[in-house]
Amino acid sequence: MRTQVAIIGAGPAGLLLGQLLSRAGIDNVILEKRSLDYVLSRIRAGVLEQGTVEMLHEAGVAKRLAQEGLVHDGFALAFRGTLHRIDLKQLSDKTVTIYGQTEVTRDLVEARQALSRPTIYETDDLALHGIDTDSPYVSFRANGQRHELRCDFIAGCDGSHGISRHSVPTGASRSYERTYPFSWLGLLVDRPPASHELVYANHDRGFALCSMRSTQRSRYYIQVPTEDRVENWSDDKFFDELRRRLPADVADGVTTGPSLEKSVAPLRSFVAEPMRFGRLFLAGDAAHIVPPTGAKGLNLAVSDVHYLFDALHRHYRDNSDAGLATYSARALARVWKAVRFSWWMTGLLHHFPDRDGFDWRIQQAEFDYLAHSRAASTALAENYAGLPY
Ligand code: RFL
Ligand code: PHB
Repeated sequence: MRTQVAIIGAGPAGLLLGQLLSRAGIDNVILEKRSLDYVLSRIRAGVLEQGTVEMLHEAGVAKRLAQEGLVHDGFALAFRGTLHRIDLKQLSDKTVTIYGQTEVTRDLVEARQALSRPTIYETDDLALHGIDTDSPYVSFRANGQRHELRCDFIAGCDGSHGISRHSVPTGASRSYERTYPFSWLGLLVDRPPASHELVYANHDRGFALCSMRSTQRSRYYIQVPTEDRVENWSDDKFFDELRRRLPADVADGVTTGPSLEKSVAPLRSFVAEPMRFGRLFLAGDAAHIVPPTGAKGLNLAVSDVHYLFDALHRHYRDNSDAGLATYSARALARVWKAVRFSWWMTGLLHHFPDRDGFDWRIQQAEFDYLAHSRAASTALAENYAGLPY
């Protein structure tokens, strides 16, 4: 088998890159470890930056997003019961769109099927070879048979547990990491959202977030200890705890119902540099992880793909490798700003079990500053809505 670009991973990064390449006439094959059903059932992100929405339009996969996405002009921060609204539209002249990652993935999968481009699901034993040569290839097992996929380039879009990053020789890569002493427990329920905009709440008992997927489906999160498990939380216990952490009027708006899904996600910041080694290019969670507090993970995967597609397109169309040479630096410049913002939002909004009164007073002062300074709120709005590409 031969292709121009071998893409590892059929998450949003891999599927979007494949879609852009296919539309530009660049041949590509996607290799995915899981089944299509599994990929389509993962519940993850919900907030799309304006730049992400524009990219999905550019890729020709935004029809349903334009009809069903909820455009939000702002969101609220709650600090011990006091609400402060961040007016994204007014402060940054941008909006965000609520549209689940599950739906983005479905739209991309359907678009790929319509173009009859190959995705091989349920691959096993995948390994990258010759990434520092001009003739790299990927070996893998599918349907009980061994295969080799020869290519010009490999795009490592295989997420935080993928193998691409680990194919870079030790010494050629450096990583930076921060773990946080808590996780998020998420719950999805077919009930109208508590509030028409997202509410991020800092409370003595821990962080809480009211989000949504549509006007009829809510997504809630509460901070829990790192080692906590879904089995420890009945739906009733979850909703009781959520309400205790929210300002009274928001808590009153929470409508309970049987959960469709509950899951625990640990919080972590991680960056591997550089994002290129030879003919391997990393994009999305394969290269970096952010805690979900700033809603940046999916959006960063999309901006990486923007730079990577541009670089590959220039290679094939203009015979120029300038974009490939600068890919890592361009992507990382944006990544680190989102890593900083996500770390800062996490610090502002969570209860840190290992911190003392001094840190608590700093959080209070930070919130007070945000509530009373347009400059501080503008900085938050500009980062939340998404920095320019
Ligand atoms: P993905 O989505 O993990 O896809 C990687 C794909 O690669 C496959 N794979 C392999 N394939 C072949 N061979 C191997 N050896 C492979 N190993 C793995 C995997 O099966 C998978 O299909 O990475 P990608 O494409 O980079 O996309 C990144 C996003 O999924 C992620 O950043 C976001 O979900 C993060 N995130 C959020 N991001 C936002 O922008 N806004 C949000 O509101 C937001 N909320 C969230 C989130 C992540 C969360 N969790 C569960 C960590 C909320 C939560 C709770
Ligand atoms: C979500 O709806 O899943 C969501 C929203 C905002 C975040 C994180 C997750 O910051």
